[in-house]
Amino acid sequence: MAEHTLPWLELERLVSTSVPSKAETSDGLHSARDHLRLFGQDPEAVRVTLYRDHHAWCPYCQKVWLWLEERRIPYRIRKVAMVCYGEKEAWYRRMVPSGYLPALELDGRLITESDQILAELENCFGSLGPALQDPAVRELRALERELFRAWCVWLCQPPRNAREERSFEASFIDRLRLLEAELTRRDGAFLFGDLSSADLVFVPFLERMSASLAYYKGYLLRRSHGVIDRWFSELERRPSYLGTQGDFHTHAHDLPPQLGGCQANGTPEQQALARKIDEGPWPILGDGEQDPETSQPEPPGSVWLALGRTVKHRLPLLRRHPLGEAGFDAPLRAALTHLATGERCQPPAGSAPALRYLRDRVSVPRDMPLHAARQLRAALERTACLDPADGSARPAPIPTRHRLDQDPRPFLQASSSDSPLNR
Ligand SMILES: N[C@@H](CCC(=O)N[C@@H](CS)C(=O)NCC(=O)O)C(=O)O
Repeated sequence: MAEHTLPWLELERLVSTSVPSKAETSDGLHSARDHLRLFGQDPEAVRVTLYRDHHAWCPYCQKVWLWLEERRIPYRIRKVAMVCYGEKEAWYRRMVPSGYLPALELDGRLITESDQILAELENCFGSLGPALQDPAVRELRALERELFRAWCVWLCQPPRNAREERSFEASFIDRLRLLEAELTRRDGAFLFGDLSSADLVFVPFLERMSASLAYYKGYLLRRSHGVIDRWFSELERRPSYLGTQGDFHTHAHDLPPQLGGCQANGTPEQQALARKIDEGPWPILGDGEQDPETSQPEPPGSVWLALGRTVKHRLPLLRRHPLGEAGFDAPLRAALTHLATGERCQPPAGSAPALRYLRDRVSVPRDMPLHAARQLRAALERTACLDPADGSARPAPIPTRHRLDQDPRPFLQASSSDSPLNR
């Protein structure tokens, strides 16, 4: 057990001496905090501005974001709130009255609708593999929409009985098998040999399917569908994807307000998996079992990345916390002392719910990558368990109808240049 909770100055010193060089920017690896991507080109050469959501929760934005990264097109990023977590910026409403995201400016011309955006980007810069209008790609895009609809039904529609639940599941799996058959027939990890727009069309929702079906149905998509697992694993070798990749916890809790609710099937497997996704330990399956969230081992420096980002943004984090700056300062330092030193550090009595409140709000990739987030959540959870009053006390459940607890404005106001949501 650590004798003292480290003060902020010492935590800062540890970060400055221990964070591997450029861990925050990962030597040019892009992140959800970027505002400008140049790919070695002159800022004057930027022709594109992408409008996407602050939290990187919007799947349609992810598709365009990935395309720009893969094609290495220089672009600026402007962030906008989604209605489920904040008030839409007035300047954006004036530009796009529906408020829908994504939007893109190309040579000063505004384009909305992600498919239209990709079509215009292809016209201007050339396609990524076969064009979106290629008949084979059009068929795959239609399959993606069918898969999406079958997933929405299984995930969101309350079944009238167990038989209906099984038929929702079967209908989803039939569509997924069609995608597997396409991947198998083409004999590559990706649909057309190398990664192409056709694959990117599937990325955002397959990622969300894998996360949400584990959490709400106890269904491990990658374990049950080896061909899709191989496709994900290939994607996870690409920095372009890793910078946009969310994790199970983030999606399990960002989807309900976007989809109007998700239906847990309540089986013992589902309940056990949901609990592990929320509380760890991570990876959520035991030794010898394949990690269902990622094929990537933890990169070096994840602990320091997690510590660095939390220390750097501590002021808005503390002010934003329900316990406030004075109340949450000591519990947070206890968790960070544990993260930095590996030694357990007892928090003040009664702080377990507050520590778990923050554990539940680490968002990937918004705040940090998947493995760093696991380290931070684990440190918060282990420290909560040491609460001398009640180590099992939990905060109120994460809201499901909205996520106004994630309103970005307090962060943006805290200091526009020092906002964790803005980098
Ligand atoms: N068909 C549109 C769908 C875009 C869409 O549904 N965007 C959602 C976010 S995922 C949105 O902006 N909703 C309004 C909001 O959440 O503020 C597209 O492909 O771009």
